[in-house]
Amino acid sequence: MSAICVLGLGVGCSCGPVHRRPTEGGPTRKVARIVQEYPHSTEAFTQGLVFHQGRLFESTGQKGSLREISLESATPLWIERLGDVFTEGLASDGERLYQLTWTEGLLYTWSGLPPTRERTTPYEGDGWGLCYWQGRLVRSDGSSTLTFHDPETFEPLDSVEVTLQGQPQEQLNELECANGVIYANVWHSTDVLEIDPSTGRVTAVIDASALARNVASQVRGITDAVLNGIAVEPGTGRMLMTGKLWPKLFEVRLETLD
Ligand code: DDQ
Ligand code: CA
Repeated sequence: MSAICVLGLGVGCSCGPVHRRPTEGGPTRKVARIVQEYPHSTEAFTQGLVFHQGRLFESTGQKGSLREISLESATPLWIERLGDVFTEGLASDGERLYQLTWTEGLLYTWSGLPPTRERTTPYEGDGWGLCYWQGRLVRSDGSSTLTFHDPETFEPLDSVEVTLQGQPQEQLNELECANGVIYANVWHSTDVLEIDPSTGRVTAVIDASALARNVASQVRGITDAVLNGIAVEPGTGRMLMTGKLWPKLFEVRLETLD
């Protein structure tokens, strides 16, 4: 790098973002450390994971289902199979569960325990991840856009583009709204992004590759067995992560790197 680049003058050289010092507006680097391992069903093509009324719920894709799961056994405590519907992201507003579908354009709203399907609401576009933030449902659709919806009508109200140092971040999958941020799995990546909901800016990149390494020998050869599924327990702040078809669900602790 020439002296002129080091000075950041940007004259006569390609002083693009690669030459920027990492401390200049760059995201915080975090690592997900494994605290505890729990069983997870290898038949669960995990698309959504969320705590709801003190219980843990999972939405699975391919052949869709909504299930209540436990940390004690891989066998679900309760399951409702949804047939040939590819269900996706799952969110709770404390009272109801909301479940997306990948390309069917239908939002399922569930209420009660065990949950019963109360409404089916059509919407435009793909459904990937879903979480509930300040009275709105936040939906990812595989692009770099997060769309904020009215929970009752599912009308889109607002949207934000997710960027990392100015670069749009695509393939955002499972979401979790907690700790004032939106956590997002990036499809086929072991990075989880921490996003500021009001600006879309990625404030931290969480390296969750230790989880994928832990299960690697057990999911070898299954290309779709990727990290997906984040849930933060209200009250305790306990963070859980898993992956599609993974035999384990992990409790993790986020550690900030210097
Ligand atoms: N998505 O989660 C990224 C939205 C979709 C994942 C789809 C993975 C392909 C599975 C193929 C299943 C064929 C029924
Ligand atoms: Ca979640």
